[in-house]
Amino acid sequence: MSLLKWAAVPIIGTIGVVAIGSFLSGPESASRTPECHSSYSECLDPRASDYDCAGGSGNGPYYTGKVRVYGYDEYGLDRDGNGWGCE
Ligand SMILES: [Ca+2]
Repeated sequence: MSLLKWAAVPIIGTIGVVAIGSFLSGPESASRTPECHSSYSECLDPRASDYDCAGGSGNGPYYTGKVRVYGYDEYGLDRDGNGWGCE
């Protein structure tokens, strides 16, 4: 009986560590939205509803200066399509 009891300790310990580890990292951390939008050289928040050019006539709610645009121009910053937004 005492042998069984000692054998159970490391197993329970391992389960505890795994449970705490998954709690700390969380399942959502792996699929969390990236901090910066992949289409722009400046760090634009990908969760933002819209970005406009600083100093321009856009209504925001977020603004950026001159920025390199890669691929899909979600915020419509590169109107002439030459790869530079807010020129
Ligand atoms: Ca442009």
